[in-house]
Amino acid sequence: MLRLVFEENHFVLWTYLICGNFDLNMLVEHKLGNVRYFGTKLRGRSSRSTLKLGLICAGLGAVAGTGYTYYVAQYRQPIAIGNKELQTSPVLESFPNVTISRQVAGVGDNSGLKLMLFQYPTCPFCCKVRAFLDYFGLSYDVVEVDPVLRQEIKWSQYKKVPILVVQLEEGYQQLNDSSMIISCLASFLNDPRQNLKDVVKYYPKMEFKDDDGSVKSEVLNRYFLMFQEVPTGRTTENLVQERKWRKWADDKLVHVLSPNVYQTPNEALQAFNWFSEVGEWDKNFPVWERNLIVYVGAYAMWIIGKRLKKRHNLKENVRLSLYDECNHWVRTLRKQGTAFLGGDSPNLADLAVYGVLGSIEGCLAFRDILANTSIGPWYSRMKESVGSHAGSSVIGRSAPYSPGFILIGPQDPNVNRRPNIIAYSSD
Ligand SMILES: N[C@@H](CCC(=O)N[C@@H](CS)C(=O)NCC(=O)O)C(=O)O
Repeated sequence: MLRLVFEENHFVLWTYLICGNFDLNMLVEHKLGNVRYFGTKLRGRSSRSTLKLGLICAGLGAVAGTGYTYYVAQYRQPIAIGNKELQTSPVLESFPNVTISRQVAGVGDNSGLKLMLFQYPTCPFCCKVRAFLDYFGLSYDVVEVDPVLRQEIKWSQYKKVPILVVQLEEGYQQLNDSSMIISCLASFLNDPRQNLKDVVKYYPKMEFKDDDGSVKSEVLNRYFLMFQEVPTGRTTENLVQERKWRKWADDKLVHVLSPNVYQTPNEALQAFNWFSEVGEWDKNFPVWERNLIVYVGAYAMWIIGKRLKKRHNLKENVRLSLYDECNHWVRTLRKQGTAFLGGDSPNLADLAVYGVLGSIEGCLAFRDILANTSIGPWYSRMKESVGSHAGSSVIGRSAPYSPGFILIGPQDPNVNRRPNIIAYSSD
């Protein structure tokens, strides 16, 4: 049996392989079989009684619909109220029992941070986090998560990626949500006097019930950087602008991607094959699992893409909505007259937009953006900055990250990184 659960901008695909064998067509056949069964029954009635039945159903439907609308308008209040205590991201006692897929060696990384990123290679939120880590030249290990079975994150209560795990003396600090991860690390790297465990407390998770009663969660302050004083070279205005565009990348730009890259079954398959290439799925997963992800994933996402198109009110030709968002970004850069939104160098909004768009770099939709909008030059500048770890010099300026930290543990001779275990000292 195959169970699909659709969610905002992502999908959860649970497969239950019952009897050791499952087939998507079998499920469709079965459902179609039900429809045929009802159709046959109705055909047995006279056309008059069918009409009567139809009218009764329509009448009952109208009464029920009106009643429900009245009930919702009169009595059902939105209950989007925090109903649980704020929760801080957990500290794990031991590192989850998973295989590291690869190690990324930073450049001049003196942050002392030991980071493990659980990701899908082409998830826009994960690409955003990687753009940030790479730009600042931080070293990190990557754990590729199988997007269908997701065993690699079964240790976690939070069931989405990216998840970043940071090694501390007393355990492993788990950070959930791409924007929280970025804000938390950026705040920490900006001010060596802070310790990571304290910074994490500024980003608690709050659970609440939505209008429809379903439990949702939100990381508070996730677009906010925590400073003791406004950093040199920054103004309140540009901090506000940076927040606004980071949020735009998550709330607007991300939503035009799926309907575009999964526009047709062929385009969806092309996208998944590219995901497989980038994520080295043929190396990281057995063949059957890789094929399951590619074929079932492409098919599922093609269907979901249509739903998302409606939900996010995209234009009939979804490419036009994608171009609109890219043009919106380019117009802002032009108006400002700088190479990046951050001025001469990228800020967190540049990195967010770059990361999100980078998630579709190998897809047809991306080629179309380059051909039909003028985002190309900015994108190339970003690629160059992130690829050359241009932000590593910024981190170098704040170093050493010693107040409050002791660097312990030998340097791993196989990995080009600084001593890699950090611990907070309470002095
Ligand atoms: N707000 C989260 C969203 C993360 C998210 O939705 N990730 C998707 C992948 S793109 C996910 O893990 N979905 C659940 C799944 O695939 O099972 C963030 O910014 O990190």
